[in-house]
Amino acid sequence: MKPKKDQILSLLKEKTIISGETIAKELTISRTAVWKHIQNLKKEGYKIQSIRQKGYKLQDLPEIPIAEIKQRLSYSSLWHSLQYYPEVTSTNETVKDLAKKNHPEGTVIIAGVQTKGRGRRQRRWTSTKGGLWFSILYRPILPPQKAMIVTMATSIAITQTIRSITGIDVHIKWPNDILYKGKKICGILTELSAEMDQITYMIIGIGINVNNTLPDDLNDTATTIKTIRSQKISLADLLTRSLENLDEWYEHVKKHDTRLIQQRWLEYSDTIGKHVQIKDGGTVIEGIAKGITENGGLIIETKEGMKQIVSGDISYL
Ligand code: BT5
Repeated sequence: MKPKKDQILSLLKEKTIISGETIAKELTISRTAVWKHIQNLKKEGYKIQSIRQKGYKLQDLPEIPIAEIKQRLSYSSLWHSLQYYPEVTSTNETVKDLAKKNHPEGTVIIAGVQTKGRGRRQRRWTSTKGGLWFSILYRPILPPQKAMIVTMATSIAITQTIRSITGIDVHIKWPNDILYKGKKICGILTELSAEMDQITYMIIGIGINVNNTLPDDLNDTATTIKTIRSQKISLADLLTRSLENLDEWYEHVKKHDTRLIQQRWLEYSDTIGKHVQIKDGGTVIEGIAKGITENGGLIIETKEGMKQIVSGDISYL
């Protein structure tokens, strides 16, 4: 049996105008309950007009129809809670609030626009309409030093998604960018809360430039799928496939298939073999990127020998 909200949506789609009374009768619920469901549908981005004496009229669908995506993912035991908001400050912030209130893993927040989208180290992430901005709550049974494996699995899943849906040959730049011909198409932000030996929760925020327009100052370093393909791409398809692939790769994390994750990451990597410079706080390390450790650290051959880098900002020389 479909939830009442989804049943109301089906009725709205069938009829040009339908009264609150008719909906209430058909679903055997009160008119107040109908009104509440309608308000929730509006929050999800459905444009529903209330016409006096007549009823409700569905005027427009959201770009990301959550109810339909949930149905497409109904086989998955991970994605039990997907919520879409037309506008939030940052989806990572919304998920953090839910994490603190003990929401379970597999909670996903998607936004049409972010007013304070964040990158790493409090950098700004431009998140205007047309992009895919979403964050996921995970509670992996892992020590904090192994958190990077979840980020690696995420990069793999998103690389596969972009490749399969758009045909664009993207690669992963360590630690967390997805690039096409050197330009950033997607950024991933991992945030963590942990005890000494166990992660309490992890929030992974994913921002994909799809049909959005970038500000001029990002044109040299970033691009969008629409720019490359010269056509609009369905955000709903991209999100659904992302969640399918993320589910599959999170299974590998849970089964500790570290080797497989490492191998696939290397296969998709844009960084290995390159002459790189990594800045982390005051330290600067230069050398040739040679590989990745089980914990996601970059292995660099420097003049002083092999080094492992766990975090920092990388540039290619
Ligand atoms: C990242 O940071 O690449 C992580 C971006 C994560 C964004 C997602 S969207 C959903 C979730 N909610 C959030 O608030 N964040 C996550 P970093 O490596 O620090 O890169 C940031 C830098 O990328 C900025 O300083 C800009 O130079 C550049 N930038 C900003 N917006 C961009 C965009 N839309 N596309 C490409 N580059 C961008």
